[in-house]
Amino acid sequence: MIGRIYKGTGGLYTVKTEKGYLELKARKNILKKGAELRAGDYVELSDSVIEELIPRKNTLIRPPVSNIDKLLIVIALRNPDPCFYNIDKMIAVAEYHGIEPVLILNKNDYEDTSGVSQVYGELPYRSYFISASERIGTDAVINEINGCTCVLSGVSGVGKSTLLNAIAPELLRETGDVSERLRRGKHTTRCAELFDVCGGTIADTPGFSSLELEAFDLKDRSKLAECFSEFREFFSECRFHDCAHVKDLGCAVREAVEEGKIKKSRYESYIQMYEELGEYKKWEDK
Ligand SMILES: Nc1nc2c(ncn2[C@@H]2O[C@H](COP(=O)(O)OP(=O)(O)O)[C@@H](O)[C@H]2O)c(=O)[nH]1
Ligand SMILES: [Mg+2]
Ligand SMILES: [Zn+2]
Repeated sequence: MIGRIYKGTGGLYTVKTEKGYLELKARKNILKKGAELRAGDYVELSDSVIEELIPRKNTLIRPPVSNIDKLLIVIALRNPDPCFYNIDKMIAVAEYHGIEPVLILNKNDYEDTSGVSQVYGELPYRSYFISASERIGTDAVINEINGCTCVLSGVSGVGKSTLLNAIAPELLRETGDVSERLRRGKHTTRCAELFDVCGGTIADTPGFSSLELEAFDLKDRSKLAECFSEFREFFSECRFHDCAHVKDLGCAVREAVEEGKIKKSRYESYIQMYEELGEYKKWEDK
C-alpha cells in the first residue's frame, strides 16, 4: 500500500492511506543516517510499518516538506514593507527545487509606495492582487491550490493566516502580530503538517516565515542565474558561454538590465545572492 506522510514527530508518522489516516513508525534504515522522513513524502507501507520512501520529486529542509508543486509567496504591498531581496530569494529557492512560484500580492487596499507591484506583477510568474482581510481575489488562490501541494511562505505580518482563514476557515488560524509573537514564544517545535483544503494540500509550517538560503543546497552557484526566469532568454547572447553575469565582458544579462528589459532590483538580488553563496561555499570548505 502507498501512503503520504501528513505529519511526523518523534519517529511516529501520520500517514494518509486508502484506509484513512494511520499512525506508523518507519522501519529502521530506510533512510541514510541522520535523514528523516518529511511531511509530503510518499511511502510504501506494510500492515504496521513504513517500509520504504518513494523517491521525492523535490524536498525542502527548512521547512521540511517534500513533493511540493507550488510555493505561494505572500507579499504585502505595505505594512510590512516588502523586502525585494527576500522575495527574490524565495522565488529562486523555489525555482532551484523545481517548485512553481506563485506571487500573491496582498493588502491591495493599500497604495503601493515601494514599486513592488511593477516588479512582481510583471515577471513570468502568475501573480494575484488580493486583499485577504476583505476577501477580494482569494478565489484565485483557491484555484491555485486545487489539485496541488502548496507551501505558503512570506514574512510575518503579510497576511498568511488571514488568507488561510478566508479560503479554509476550518483551519482557524490566529492572526495579528500579538498572536504571532505569543505563538513563537510558546512553541519551539518546528515541524510541518499537511492539510487537505480547497481541493488540494497545503503545508502549514509554523516557525518558518520564509525560506532560508541554506535550504538552497546549492553548492554550484553557476546554477543561480537559471533560477531567475526572466534572465534565461539572454544567456545565449552572452559573449562567453560560462558567463557568470556578474562583471563579465559582453554579458547580455547586464545589457538587458541597462536597457530596462530586466528589473534592476532583480539583478541586484542576483548579485547579492551570488556573493552570499560564495561565502557559504567558503564556509562549507573549512
Ligand atoms: N489592510 C489589510 N490588512 C490585512 C490584510 N490581510 C491581512 N491583514 C492584516 O495584517 C495583519 C497580519 O496578518 P496575519 O494573517 O496574522 O499575517 P501572517 O503573520 O502572515 O500570518 C493582521 O492584522 C491582518 O488583519 C489586507 O488585505 N489588508
Ligand atoms: Mg500567521
Ligand atoms: Zn552574461
